[in-house]
Amino acid sequence: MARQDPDNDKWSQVTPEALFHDRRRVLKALGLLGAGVSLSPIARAGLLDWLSEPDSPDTRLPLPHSRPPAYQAALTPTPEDKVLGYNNYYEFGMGKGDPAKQAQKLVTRPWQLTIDGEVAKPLTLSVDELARRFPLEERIYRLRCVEAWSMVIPWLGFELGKLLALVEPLPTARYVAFETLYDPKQMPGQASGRVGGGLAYPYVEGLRLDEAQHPLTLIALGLYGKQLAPQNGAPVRLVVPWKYGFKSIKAIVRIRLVTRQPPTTWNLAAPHEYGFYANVNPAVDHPRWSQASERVIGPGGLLDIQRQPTLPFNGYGEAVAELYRGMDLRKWF
Ligand SMILES: Nc1nc2c(c(=O)[nH]1)N[C@H]1C(S)=C(S)[C@@H](COP(=O)(O)O)O[C@H]1N2
Ligand SMILES: [Mo]
Repeated sequence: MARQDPDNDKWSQVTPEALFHDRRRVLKALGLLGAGVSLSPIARAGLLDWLSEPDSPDTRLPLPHSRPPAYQAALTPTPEDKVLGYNNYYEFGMGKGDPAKQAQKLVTRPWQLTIDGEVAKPLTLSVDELARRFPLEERIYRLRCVEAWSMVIPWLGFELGKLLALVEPLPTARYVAFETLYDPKQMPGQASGRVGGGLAYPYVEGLRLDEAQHPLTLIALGLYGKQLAPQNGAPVRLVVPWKYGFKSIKAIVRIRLVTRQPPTTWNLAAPHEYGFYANVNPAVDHPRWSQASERVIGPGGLLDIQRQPTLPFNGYGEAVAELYRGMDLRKWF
């Protein structure tokens, strides 16, 4: 059975409260309890979790996906509670625990994404149409924040390059610009500089077209076998694993192909500290701290501090270094 479109069918009208009382029925309606449905161990664990915690406020649905062997890295994923509880999302406050607390009411459906600019076939489609058109893959990627901490996250997503191919970039398209939802009523950090760290909103990011088309660059709709949680950028975000985490923009409403290098939020805020490229590079320190190593966010508490060396391009150099051949990476940081 194909996936359902929560925008268009009857079961989008089921309230979250009603969902808790009848989870098995929902799974059945989605075809996830039927014969011949194969789920990864992570998705299965997520599903069991979801079935066994009727009081959990977590309404994320499991998302069917494949597990291409090339992307099942021999890395231990960061515990799910840390991925869900230790976040950067200044629209919901600057503390690491703020997004998990403040983002829960963000309305993530229906949600439209527009892809336009220097393209032959501009397109606006819902996130559920995206999920229908592009089969999801589980990809276990490292995430390295510019603040020198790191995680390993099992994303569910598809290659941004496939979406770009659909809109047919014109020869004038050289960069790709991304934009987060702008809604100060829902995103308190956009309404208050005190909450939102004084950044200019909406949050914007950008990639060179060839970076955007690289097979590692992902549009993610989920993680740990389920839909994205609001604090992780639901319903749709970017993931660029060889760049510092701030490039991986959350809650995207618009992707625009452009001719000139687009402005990016952290570069606007502090151009000498955050470059446009922001490739993970242990040899180029942040002006205020070293980037040579990183704190691993693990299962333990504050006393469980593990550090590891940071790898060039966050360990993805073999796949991406050629994108930057001949460039001085100290200058283009
Ligand atoms: N719109 C938006 N996207 C954002 C951010 C943000 O503040 N706003 N923070 C970035 C940073 S600094 C990081 S490290 C990652 C964190 O993603 P996670 O919280 O899902 O781990 O999101 C990035 N995307
Ligand atoms: Mo970050």
